Amino acid sequence: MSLLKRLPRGRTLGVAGAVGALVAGGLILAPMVNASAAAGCRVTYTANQWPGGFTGSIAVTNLGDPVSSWTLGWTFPDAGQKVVQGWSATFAQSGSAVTAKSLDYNGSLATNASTSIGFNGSWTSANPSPSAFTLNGVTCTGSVSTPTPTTQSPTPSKSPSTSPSTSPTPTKSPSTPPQGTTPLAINGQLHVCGVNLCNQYNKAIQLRGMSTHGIQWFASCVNGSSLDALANDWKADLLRIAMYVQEQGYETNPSGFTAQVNNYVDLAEARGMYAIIDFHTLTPGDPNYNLDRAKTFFASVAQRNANKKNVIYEIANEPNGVSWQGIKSYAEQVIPVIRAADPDAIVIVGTRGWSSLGVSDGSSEQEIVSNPVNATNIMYTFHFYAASHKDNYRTVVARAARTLPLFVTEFGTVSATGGGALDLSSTTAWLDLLDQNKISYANWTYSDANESSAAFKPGTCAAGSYTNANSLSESGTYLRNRVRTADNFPTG
Ligand code: IDC
Repeated sequence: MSLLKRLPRGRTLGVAGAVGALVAGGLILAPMVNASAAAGCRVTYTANQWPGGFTGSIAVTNLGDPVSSWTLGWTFPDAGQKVVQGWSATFAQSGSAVTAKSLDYNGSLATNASTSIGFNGSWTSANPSPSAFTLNGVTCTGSVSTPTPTTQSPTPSKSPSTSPSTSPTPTKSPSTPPQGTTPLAINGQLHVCGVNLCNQYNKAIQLRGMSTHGIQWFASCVNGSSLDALANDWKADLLRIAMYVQEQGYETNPSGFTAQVNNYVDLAEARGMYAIIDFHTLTPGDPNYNLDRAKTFFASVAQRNANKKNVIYEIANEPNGVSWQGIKSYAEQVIPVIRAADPDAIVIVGTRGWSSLGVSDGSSEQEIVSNPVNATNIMYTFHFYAASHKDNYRTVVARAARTLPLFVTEFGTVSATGGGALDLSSTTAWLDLLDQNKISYANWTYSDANESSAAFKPGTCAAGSYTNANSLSESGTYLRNRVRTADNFPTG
C-alpha cells in the first residue's frame, strides 16, 4: 500500500497522538467476561503522525482476572480516521468505532499481563487520537472494578486484586489442550517472537521438513500417498511448495498453479503439517520483475487460506542481481497485500545473493539489520548448499541468528547446482547449527529428480513406493533420519 511507502522510519513525533494512559468514557459493550470477575485495564497509546497518515501503537495491560481472549475497543474523534492495516489483532471499524480482536497466540492475558498491537491509519479531518478504550467491554480506566453479580453465581466473587499471586483462578495459558499430536495440532498458529518462530503457547520451536521440486515438473511426487509418507514415515513438520514463476511455472497459467498450490496446502493441513507457499523466483533474480504477479498471486492465496493455521508465505525464493533496497521495496509492497487478507500469517522475505543474507554478493546480514523490512511478524530467508557453502557462511548465520529471525526454507546436501557429490559432514555441521538456534528448515527436494539433491531415486513417484527404504537416495536416507527424530514443541 502506498501508505507504507510514506511511513517515515523511526520517526516519532511528539504530537497530540502520543498520550499516556487514556481514561475512557462512552462505548461500553456487554462484558464478555464472567459477570462476577474482576475487570480492569490500562492502555498506553503512542503514534507517529504525518499529514494524512499515522501509525498507532497500543499497549494494553489486563488488570482484572485472566482472560483467554480479548477485544479491545476504542473510538476515533470522527469517521475521518481509518485503520488501514493492523497487526497482532483482527481489526474492524464501523464509523468512528474500532475493535481489535486477539489472535490465537496472544489471546491469553493473565492478571497484570500486557500485550501490544498496532496499525497504520489514514486521517482526513480531526487529529487521529483515539479515546474510550475498552477491554472485553470494560472501560480502561487504569484501575480494577468488580461488578456486583445480579444472581447467585456458583463461582465465588473475588475482591479486586492487582496481584496475580493472590488470584485463586489459575492462569489459562494455553487456553485449550492440543487436539491431536500432529505438529499443526500442537503448535497452532505460529508467530515470530524476537528472533524465533513461536507456537500458540508463545514458545520457540523449530520446524523441519522438505521442499517439493518445481511443481510444474514434479507434481507426480506430491499427492496424498507421498505426503502420508512425509508426515508419518519421515515425521516431518513442514512441506515447502516450490511454485516457480518462470521456467513453465506460474506465469504460464496463473489460475492453474494457484489451484495446485491450494490443493497442496490442504493435503499438508490434513496431515497436520505446515505449508510454505514459495513464490519461487529464480531467473530473473530481481523479484520486482514479478511484482504484479506476486500481488495477484498472494492476494488470492492469502484470501483463500486466511483461516488456516498452517500457511506461511515466502514471497521471493532467491533474489539475485538485485540490491537489498530493491528486495526491501518489493517486500514492502507484497506484504501489505498478504496482511490485508491474512493478517496473522508469517511472511518470509528472501535476501540478497540467492538468499545468502548478502554473503554471496560480498555483503552480510548487516545491510538487513541496519535497514530492515518495515513490517512485523516476518522472517528472513537463508539458503545453503552444503558442498558449496561452508564455514564462512556458517559464521555469518551463527551471528545473524542473534539479531534476525531466520528461516532456512531451502538447502541441499550437495553443491549449489543441485547435483554432484554429497557433503554430509558439512550438512551435519549446518543442521547442528540450525538445531542449536531453533532455525527451521526445508530440504531440496522431496522428489525423484535425476539429481543427487533429490530424496528419492528416479521412478519412485511413478511407482508410488515412498516408504520403501530402497526408494531413498543417499540424501533422502540422511534427511529422513535427521527429520524423523523427536520434535521439541513446548506447550506450557
Ligand atoms: C534447481 C533444480 C534443477 C533445475 C534448476 C533450474 O534442482 O533441477 O534445473 O533448479 O530450475 C537453488 C534454487 C533451486 C535450484 C537449486 C539447485 O532455489 O531452484 O533447483 N538451488 O540448483 N538455489 C540454490 C540451489
